[in-house]
Amino acid sequence: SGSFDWRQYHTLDEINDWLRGLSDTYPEHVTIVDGGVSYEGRDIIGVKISYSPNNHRHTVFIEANIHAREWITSAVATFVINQLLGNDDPEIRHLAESYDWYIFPVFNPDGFAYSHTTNRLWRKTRQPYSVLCVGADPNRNWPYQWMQGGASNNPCSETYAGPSPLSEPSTLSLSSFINSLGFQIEAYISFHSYSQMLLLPYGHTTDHLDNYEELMIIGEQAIVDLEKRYGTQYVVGNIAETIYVATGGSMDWVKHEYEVPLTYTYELRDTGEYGFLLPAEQILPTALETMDSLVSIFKSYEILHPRGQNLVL
Ligand code: 0X9
Ligand code: ZN
Repeated sequence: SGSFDWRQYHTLDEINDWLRGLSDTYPEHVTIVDGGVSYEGRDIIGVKISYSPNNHRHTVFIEANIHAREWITSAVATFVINQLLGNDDPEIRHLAESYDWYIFPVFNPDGFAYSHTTNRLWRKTRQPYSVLCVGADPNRNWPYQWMQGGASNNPCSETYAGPSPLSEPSTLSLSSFINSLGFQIEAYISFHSYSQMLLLPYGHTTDHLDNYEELMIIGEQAIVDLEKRYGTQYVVGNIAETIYVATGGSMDWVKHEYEVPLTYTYELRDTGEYGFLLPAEQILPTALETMDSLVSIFKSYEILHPRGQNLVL
């Protein structure tokens, strides 16, 4: 106890204990935020990291492990938290201090716990839907374009969308937490694995909607900067064109509901050699290259959308 590192994967309790400890270590800058309670009664917690006393600041929201078996995603999310709090590199200080950050390392705590105790390859929630089949896909359960492609109405399917949008207690309560931030959200980042892709909205159509062109430009630079560290190659593109049609995803709902300018879904390492069972030795390199890409995304965004120019007297 007391130790948390990125040389191994951690359980839900270890992650949540570490998050709670951060608010004791950094009481000025870290607040535990309450994303509600899952079907099986687990707390869904995140951290708010803020270096400003003001509210209503430009906000970055990061979610990970909405799919239970994608363990690398919570490992990267906790690494990002640790960097924002503890790395004194000027680019990372700038990033940390320019936004209010809301980071939820485990969006699907019941599934995540089950993937540790019982079935390493579990994906969905743990709400039962038939005698034989348990869980809905929480990344097919959000209201925008719900059940409009790449989702199933069969409770036994791995992509079961649920009987109705937000049928899962976790997605329902997280959606109301996100509603409380609303139009403050300037960036929404969703971590998945695996495939080494940087995906942009939307999942229901190959059409290039909203600010597709700008997200492509920023994303192309981000994958160049990611590759610089270890040579890891990503591809960037919209979901429906690059991976497959998939509706009811969290990012798509947040993008559409709040016109969020910066929205990316990462499919982290690898490309299939280990897949969901990415060895723990790859946590640190994956986290470092991902951090490089995040720095790149915000650097590009700030060049394209300078802020506070008129304040110079
Ligand atoms: O199918 C998914 O939900 C994601 N791939 S995964 O292999 N990690 O399951 C793709 C995300 C699609 N995202 C949205 N439609 N927002
Ligand atoms: Zn996933």
